[in-house]
Amino acid sequence: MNKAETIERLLPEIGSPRASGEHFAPSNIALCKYWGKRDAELNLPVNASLSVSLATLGTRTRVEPIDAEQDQVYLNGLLQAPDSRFADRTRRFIDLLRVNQPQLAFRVDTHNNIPTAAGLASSASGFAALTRALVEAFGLSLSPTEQSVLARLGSGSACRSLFDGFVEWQMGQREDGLDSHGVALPASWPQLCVGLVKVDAGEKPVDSRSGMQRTVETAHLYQSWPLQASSDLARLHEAIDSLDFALLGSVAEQNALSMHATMIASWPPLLYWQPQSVAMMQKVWQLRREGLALYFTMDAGPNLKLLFEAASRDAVLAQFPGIEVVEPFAAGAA
Ligand code: 2P0
Repeated sequence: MNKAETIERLLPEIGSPRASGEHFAPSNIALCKYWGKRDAELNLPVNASLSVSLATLGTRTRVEPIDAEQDQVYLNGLLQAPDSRFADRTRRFIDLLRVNQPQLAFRVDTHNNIPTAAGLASSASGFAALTRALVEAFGLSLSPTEQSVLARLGSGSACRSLFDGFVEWQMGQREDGLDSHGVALPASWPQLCVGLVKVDAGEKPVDSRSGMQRTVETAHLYQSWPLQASSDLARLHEAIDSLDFALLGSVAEQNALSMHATMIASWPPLLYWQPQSVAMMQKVWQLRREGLALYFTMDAGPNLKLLFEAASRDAVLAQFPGIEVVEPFAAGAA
């Protein structure tokens, strides 16, 4: 099954864009990671994952139909070259909705408010915001769940950015992926803090898409990943239900390290860490030995995301001065 066939099932009729559309979507950090696809075309995952959305940190996107030969794609105010990776991915996503009207062109303005220095990827919030903006512009009646399915076709992790708070991406069973989407958990954790530690904000040498594929194809260790992820997911639900921070932090940290173990066991090896990443991990472990309830998670890059509760905020900031701290559930955050 390809993306066009999925779109036909999701949206049997797509009219002309009626107006412009503008929306925000939050970035998200996975506590149980998405790593590996069972269908690369549709971004269907091997395992379910669970994330927390970063409230007001994310992407705002505006789309507007224009009278032009081709799309004009802006990122943070700068016109992107048509052959750039960003413009190409944006255009190919919009193509899904203009199958019957290929002459349609859009101006797309994308603004990320994630501090560049935090080194956070923005494809999740980017495709979620673009989905919402396009749904408005085309006047489509799609539920948040259906929008999550659509966003997933742009980037897997984007399906979690359609929702605030804790979100589970249910992997689904169907071949067309209509049951593979984010589901918001009815839970809140007002004390939860995420600290963004920058090691290197530069572009990563191997993107997630190729990294996942390499791991699935070459790492024998990957065979154990689905089992690890499913056990971690169950334990995260338990932690969230009982507000057990030590359980949440330890499961998230072990899950991230297990994912990195499968990457390192790939061939050629995939090591996203830099010496400074390891130094930061050791610092977290030392602080934990000294009694601080501090854990980390990491994605396909060298940066750490610290997990702690509000009571530890001052102690964490004293050890990691200048880091950006996000409170996903703070009053007014989402
Ligand atoms: C996650 N990552 O769960 C994992 C952890 C990176 C490491 O989702 O190919 O950019 O577009 O579906 O969504 C990054 O992968 O990959 C990611 P595609 P995506 O957050």
